[in-house]
Amino acid sequence: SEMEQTFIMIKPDGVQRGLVGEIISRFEKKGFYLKGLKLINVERSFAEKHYADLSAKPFFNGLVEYIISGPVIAMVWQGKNVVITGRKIIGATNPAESAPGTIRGDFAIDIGRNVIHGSDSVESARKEIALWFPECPFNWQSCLHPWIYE
Ligand code: YYY
Ligand code: MG
Repeated sequence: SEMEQTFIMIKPDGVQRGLVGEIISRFEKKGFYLKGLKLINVERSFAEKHYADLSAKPFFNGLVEYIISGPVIAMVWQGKNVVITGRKIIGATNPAESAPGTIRGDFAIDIGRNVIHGSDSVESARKEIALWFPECPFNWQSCLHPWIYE
């Protein structure tokens, strides 16, 4: 729907490598609306909660270490089909398979340093936004709306 929201996180490597502006710009230029944003250091228990579905995976501990290794940028983006389209903008999980033109395809090499996270469904977006933005995202309206939507 037009009010669909997704949770996007720039991982510590993306912040360290100075990719924050570039990544935000790609979502902005597409026409999505930024509804929440913060730079935070996440605690281990919080990272484990975010990735709880992957806790049985062999890469889980390394993934948690990576996510807590420096500040991340947590964001909420809104727009029609933003969950699926956000995943397309991000690219495949393994940067070796991400198409050029996607964020991971353009800026990453190893799967364990793939720069960015995006919710994989409307349902997980709802859970992740509730986890990362308990204060609730902002609800401003862009005056560009009729120039982006027919
Ligand atoms: O949603 P996405 O980030 O594309 O992939 P997930 O399957 O949810 O895995 C989360 C995260 O875990 C992935 O971005 C990198 C890491 N990971 C890994 O290090 N090794 C794997 N074989 C699979 C995933
Ligand atoms: Mg995922």
